[in-house]
Amino acid sequence: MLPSRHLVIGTLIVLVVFIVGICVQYPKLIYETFSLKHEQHPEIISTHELIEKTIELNYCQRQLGIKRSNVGRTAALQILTPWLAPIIWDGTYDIDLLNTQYKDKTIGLFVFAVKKYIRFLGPFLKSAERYFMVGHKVRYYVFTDKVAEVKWPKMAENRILVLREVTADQRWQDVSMRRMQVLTNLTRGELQTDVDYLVCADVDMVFADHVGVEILGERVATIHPGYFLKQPLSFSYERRPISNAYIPYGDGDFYYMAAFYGGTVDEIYKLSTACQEGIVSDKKKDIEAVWQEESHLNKYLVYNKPTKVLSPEYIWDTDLPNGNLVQKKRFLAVHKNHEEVRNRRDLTDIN
Ligand code: 5GW
Ligand code: MN
Repeated sequence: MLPSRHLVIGTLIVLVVFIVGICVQYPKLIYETFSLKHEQHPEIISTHELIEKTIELNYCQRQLGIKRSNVGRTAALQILTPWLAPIIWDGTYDIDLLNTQYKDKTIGLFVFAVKKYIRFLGPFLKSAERYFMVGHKVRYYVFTDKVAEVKWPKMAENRILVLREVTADQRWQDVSMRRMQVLTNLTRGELQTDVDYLVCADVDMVFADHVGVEILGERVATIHPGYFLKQPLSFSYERRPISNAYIPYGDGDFYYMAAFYGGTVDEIYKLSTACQEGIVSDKKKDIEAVWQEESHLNKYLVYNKPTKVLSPEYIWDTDLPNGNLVQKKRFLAVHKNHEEVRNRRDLTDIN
């Protein structure tokens, strides 16, 4: 049986009202579906998206509040420090705008790969070519005791690798601390003219997502991914007053990880000089800070606050809990074959 004319007309009217209703309620959706969306740059962040991001961060904080109602301070999920430095999370910046702002800058990437850690250099550099400061002028500064074993990566235009030989220290503690001395010399010397910003990284890591000019600033440090939800009293700062890296309970805002930090050449010169002096002064007293140069770095940054702080998006380890609160994992720790290569954390746990 055919539907009556009235029924057909009725249905049509309902449909038209429905479509008009959708258009009025969701003009953005209609615009994006039928208009020039494909011409837009996918990475432009609208105010709308920024608000969404803020809501998402607030949501994370609420989730956390529910999960652990005793967490009094979760500053590390916010987007501004108490001294008004930005904390960089995905969605808090406009990358196109920043790319224009920094287009003439040269960025150095300093990395140390001695002894067994030479094996991490290939994947590190390859991933940097894919994700680190793409489109900008980059100079890698690689320090190794095994120059002959370095596999040169395929590099894009505007990118240069500077390879330097360095002697390997016997003790592993000295290997990672030595970086501060090398940095001091480098930033006092050729970097003054060759580079605008310097980024210092561990080599046992890979870039897994965009890391660009949003990280540049005078003094920049990354929140340790294992401590971003912890309260300052539980940070593993050096707590013995005899050490030069001593930070009393009550001081300090974040626990920073020495695997990724940076700044202008002059600022990194000041930072590395201070850390190096702290290391030498401790050695004279025959002591060593609990987390070696990382302790000295934290000490420096507690009293010389970073002008920009990177969220744990910029150092992550897939073994860590609370990964759901960190959507973008941009720089990942490489999981080691612990029989062959042990890192500092394993060795410290054993001792
Ligand atoms: C090896 C064993 C224990 C501690 C350090 C080393 C080690 C470090 C080494 O043999 N060779 C070397 O080049 N390093 C450099 O110091 C690497 O750039 C490394 O990423 C950095 C810090 O050492 P890690 O990665 O073991 O420290 P955590 O804090 O990531 O555990
Ligand atoms: Mn490391």
